Amino acid sequence: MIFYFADAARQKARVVIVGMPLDRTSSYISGTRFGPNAARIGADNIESFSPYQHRDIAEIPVHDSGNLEFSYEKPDAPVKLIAKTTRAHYRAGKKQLAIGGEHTIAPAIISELSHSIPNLCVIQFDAHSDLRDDYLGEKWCHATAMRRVLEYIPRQRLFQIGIRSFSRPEEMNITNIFPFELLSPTKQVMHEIGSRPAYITLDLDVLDPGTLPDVQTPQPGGCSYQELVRALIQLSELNIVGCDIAEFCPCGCHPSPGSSLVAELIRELALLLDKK
Ligand SMILES: [Mn+2]
Repeated sequence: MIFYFADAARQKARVVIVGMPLDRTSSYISGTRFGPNAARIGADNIESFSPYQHRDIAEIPVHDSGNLEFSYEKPDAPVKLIAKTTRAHYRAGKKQLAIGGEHTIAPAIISELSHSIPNLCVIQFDAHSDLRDDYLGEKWCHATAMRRVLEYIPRQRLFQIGIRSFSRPEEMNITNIFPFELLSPTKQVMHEIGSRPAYITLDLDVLDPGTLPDVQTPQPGGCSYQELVRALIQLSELNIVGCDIAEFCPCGCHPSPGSSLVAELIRELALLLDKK
């Protein structure tokens, strides 16, 4: 199963989509392992033309390479496979759009990119700060994702937008945090990053649960779909080196209404990646 608009040959593609259905440490609603394929089904209900970016994704070479197959026998095996996959795409000159799966995919990708890309900046859209050092005995899990990222890039280069759930000890580790709002913080972050390379990690629970209930850890008080898309497009002038979209948990019904929402966001992100 692939996205219908992502059937270019790998050699020709500038953007490569890869499903990373990691679902090992989900602590509330399990099921992010179904996220990538549910989004592919949901794509059948969307146009390839983006009314937001006025471009047609079917006219640019995008390759969908399917899903990674994870072994859970060793806890660090998924992280190693994600890093290896990311390295291969980067060395081949491809921009990777990863679809989770739990948010743990983000530090696995960013840690790898940080080795090759100097001054890498990270923009996180999320309800949660994900800054715990460990959670339920796990160092690499959805609740520690950005804490692991901070082991590879300095705090000044992590920009956290839409955050509305964090515990007091975590607050002490936060510098660039922008709670609740998306549009004006995104504009500010864009100016602060300037010409430096940027990676976007999009945890779908930044959206209000009324808009997208199908996430692993829904949080009230999130943004609207329009606000999220507008915030993403504001970043189009940046040098975006890759992105991921994580935590889609399509377990309510099949096909989930959220599947088409997520598929549209994947279309918008692929178009953003193709701009540079
Ligand atoms: Mn989150």
